[in-house]
Amino acid sequence: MHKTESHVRSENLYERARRVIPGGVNSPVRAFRAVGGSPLFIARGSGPYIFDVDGNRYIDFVGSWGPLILGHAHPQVLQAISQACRHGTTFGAPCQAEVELAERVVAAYPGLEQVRFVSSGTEATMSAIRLARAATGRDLIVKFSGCYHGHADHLLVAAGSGLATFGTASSAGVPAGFVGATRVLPLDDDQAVRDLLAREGAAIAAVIIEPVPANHGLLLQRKAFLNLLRDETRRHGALLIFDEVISGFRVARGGAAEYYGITPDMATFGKIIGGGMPVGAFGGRRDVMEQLAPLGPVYQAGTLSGNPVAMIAGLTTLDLVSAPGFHQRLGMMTDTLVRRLAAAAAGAGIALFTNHVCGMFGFFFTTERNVDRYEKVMACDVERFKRFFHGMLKEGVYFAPSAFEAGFLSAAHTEADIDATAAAAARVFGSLKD
Ligand code: KE4
Repeated sequence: MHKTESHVRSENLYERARRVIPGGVNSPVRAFRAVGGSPLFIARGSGPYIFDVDGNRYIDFVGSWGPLILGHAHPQVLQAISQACRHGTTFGAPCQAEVELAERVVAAYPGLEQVRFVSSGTEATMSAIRLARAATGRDLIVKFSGCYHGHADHLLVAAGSGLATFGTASSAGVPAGFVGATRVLPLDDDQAVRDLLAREGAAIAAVIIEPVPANHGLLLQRKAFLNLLRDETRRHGALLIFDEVISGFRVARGGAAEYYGITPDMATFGKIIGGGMPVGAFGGRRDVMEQLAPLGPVYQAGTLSGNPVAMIAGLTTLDLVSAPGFHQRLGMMTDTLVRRLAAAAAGAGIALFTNHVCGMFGFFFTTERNVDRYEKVMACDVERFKRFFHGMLKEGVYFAPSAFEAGFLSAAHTEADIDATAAAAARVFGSLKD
């Protein structure tokens, strides 16, 4: 097994980074504050591996938080990007690649008639909400505690006290007025959905959910719960938005909509559709999407939206992801990995709840038999997760540096990587018993 040795170059870079970048990172979760210690600075990735600046190799189960379903530095993706770059990187004008990528996304996703590209998942959800409010003429939006939809002000909302509550801002700098039209529901609570929709349904523009919640660990929902959202939003004239920034093209080619057989009114995408370059997208029925400028009254724009390099990276990725049997194999590999991790924990007498869906997995140190909502996640043993995280890091395995994130598998991971990970986990679980 590949043992990791010194991290002195990472530590020196972190020291420099903290002088010129807040917290030394450009996205908070990377700072290792949820697990302790200082972050690894990564020099390169290759297939299922990342290599830090000290030359240590890790089997990577973060995959840049979802985009790298093909693994790092896929040769065909790199070739397409470098080929595109030779003709220029951005034109601020339409190009063929954005039409082709839009055609792929629309063809793959149930109920989608049109899509618009942006440069991040946050832009995608922010724009989708604005469009939903305009299309319905209503202001209220509903999200779920335990779901994350990027950092637009009106979506940085935590559940208040009680069940269906008036959201309270979960970040400083967000005025109460910005979240006054956001309601927060608990996941997996049918009655709370019915009650809120009965009470305020006529004023609700949209209900947005991660159909496969993956931002507080993996919180798989019942299909019946998602169907209830579909029925209740339709009954009350609100739009159902599936935030598929993570699950899109991962859990199935048609995302969670295909996986569960439920068609939302709108969907948001990111990560995989950019093939590792900055891309987000939002889409829906034509009658909704055509309310967007330049056709309609809803303004939305972006300098690098649809740029040829990001589009060709996404195109190449989606073509490879659409190969026959791609998701079947990825699903089997995910199932094998999680079964081996669960067996290693059981063998060491460690209480571990695991769950998974094609390409994604979660594990929680708890005796709970089903972790499917925010409240149950918060009852898990985070201290034990921290020890497990660092133990696996020493063994050369890189999980998300937070107990509240999901794990990601790529098509580049092999049986040998899973064998090595399971063997390392058995050793580390054994060390947790004291
Ligand atoms: P970005 O703005 O980070 O591209 O996407 C926001 C977003 C929207 N919707 C969902 C379901 C998401 O998971 C995300 C972003 N995911 C996090 C990972 N949990 C990105 C990692 C990070 O914030 O550094």
